[in-house]
Amino acid sequence: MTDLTANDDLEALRTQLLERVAQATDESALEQVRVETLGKKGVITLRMASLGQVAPELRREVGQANNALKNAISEAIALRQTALAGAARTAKLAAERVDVTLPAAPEAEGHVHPISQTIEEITQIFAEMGFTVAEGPEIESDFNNFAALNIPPEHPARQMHDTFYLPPGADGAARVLRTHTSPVQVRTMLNSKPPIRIIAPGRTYRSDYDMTHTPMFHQVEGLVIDESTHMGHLRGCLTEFLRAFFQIDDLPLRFRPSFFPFTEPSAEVDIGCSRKGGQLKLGNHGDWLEILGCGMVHPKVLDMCGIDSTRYQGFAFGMGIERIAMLKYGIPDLRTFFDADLRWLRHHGFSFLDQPSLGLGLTR
Ligand code: 2NL
Repeated sequence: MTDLTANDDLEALRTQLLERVAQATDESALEQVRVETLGKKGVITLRMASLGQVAPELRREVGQANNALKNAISEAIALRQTALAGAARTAKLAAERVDVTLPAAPEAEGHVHPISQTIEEITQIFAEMGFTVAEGPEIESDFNNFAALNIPPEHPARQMHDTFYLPPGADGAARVLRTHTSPVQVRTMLNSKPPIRIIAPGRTYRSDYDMTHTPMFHQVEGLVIDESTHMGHLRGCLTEFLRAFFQIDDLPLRFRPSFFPFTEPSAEVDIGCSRKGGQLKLGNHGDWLEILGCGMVHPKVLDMCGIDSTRYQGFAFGMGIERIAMLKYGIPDLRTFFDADLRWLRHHGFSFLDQPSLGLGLTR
């Protein structure tokens, strides 16, 4: 820096310093100017400190001139500081500008798995019919998974090769990975009073792996209990659901007698289809495809779950989510659901922006 103390011409010094302030292009350059003029060893500070060496008769005048210079430079630095800070903020805002009106880029955000999408659709349809969603743990007691459902100890479903058994819990009772979502309904019956209207979607486990079975799969079960619930309600409810889910207004249903330990009577439900040319097509085409199982809840099950079977009755149903998702979305191979193959997911997955199907379109 030039030795400004040597400059005796105060006006020239003032002009020079003001010019330096004006030429500071950012806040750190300006700070440098401040230190060199008003700092401990700054030109103005040094001038003021050397006032004692000025002839006594001139001190007053030189002192006032120094003060005036100091004030003028301080003010100029403060003004420049405000201007530079404002410009820096404007530049920062411009650099961080985001156009919030640009469309999102869903491709970069991943896809909703067809199982998740299907559960959303099922939930929406049953919600419109007044059902709520119930959930429960995937590790269950033998009682909740089997005994409460009237499944006897010698039943094949209980065999080691079908059920994943876990070491017993603290109470010594056998524990299993739930083989269906029925234990969720058992818990609901034990913990609440009729009327009951729930669906229980979720993961289930069976020790089985081939073309049409994976050890983990998904199920949705439904349970309705009231004083006069009957098979007509069951038929109407499932008809409404299947027609809404597959989006086919005249989809025919056929109820065939069947057997489950937990329902009496029990039925399997077929829906209309065609297999012409080796192509499966749902609808009123004369052929039949099995889709779910159902029945009136066995009185023994009601009693074991703390519901008075002389006063209440109800229906239950269960179906595999992978199976109905495959049918609705034309996914040919069950095992691909769980391969975590991104190319498969891009093809069969859904945008998170998609609405879960159209529901029933009810206006009431
Ligand atoms: C099927 C058949 C069914 C049920 C599940 C159920 C649950 C309780 C009481 C009585 Cl707590 N029943 N569930 C009833 C009939 C059939 O599932 O084929 N599932 C894939």
